[in-house]
Amino acid sequence: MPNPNITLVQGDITEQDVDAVVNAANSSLLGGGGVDGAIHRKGGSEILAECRSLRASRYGGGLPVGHAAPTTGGKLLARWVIHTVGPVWQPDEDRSALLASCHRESLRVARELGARTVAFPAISTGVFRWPVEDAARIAVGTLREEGEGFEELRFVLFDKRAYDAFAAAL
Ligand code: AR6
Repeated sequence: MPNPNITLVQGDITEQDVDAVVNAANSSLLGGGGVDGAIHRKGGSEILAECRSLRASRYGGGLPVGHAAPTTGGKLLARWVIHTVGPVWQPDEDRSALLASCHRESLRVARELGARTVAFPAISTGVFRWPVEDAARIAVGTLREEGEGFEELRFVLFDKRAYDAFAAAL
């Protein structure tokens, strides 16, 4: 059983000194609120320019839910941003596999880039309304199963409620 080094901090994902930060984006890759807005604001226009190139080359129809794709980190401390699109919470449909896929695909991209340290936000738990305790279980479980070989995988939780949920899952 792999035993990756998973850590938790309460804080702002745009301030993390890691190789790559994961962005809770949307399919358009053109920005939004929450983590996405904060990353583009602080990282600068180079990130959006590379997102536009991704759309022009590989993802004309948008980045599908559960997939992940990298750009520069721009002015962030992180060298790369890995954009992934979480599923919108649906009470009458189990979309857990898609939320797990966001984490698995982000790890795959991080390995391709050569990132050793990666920071994740609580994907889908804001605008996309996924209950944070359930999202924490899926996120922690997927990193545990798939996160072998990294120096550090860090969850960055904005508020205490999310921090407590991830601490419980861990
Ligand atoms: N650092 C860490 N966590 C944060 C930060 C931050 N700076 N800001 C918010 N959070 P969300 P989603 C927390 O909405 O649910 C965007 O418009 C927040 O409290 O960023 O996947 C995109 O463009 C919450 O717990 O992502 C998409 O359209 C968590 O990060 C849509 O939102 C995720 O909230 C994606 O929605």
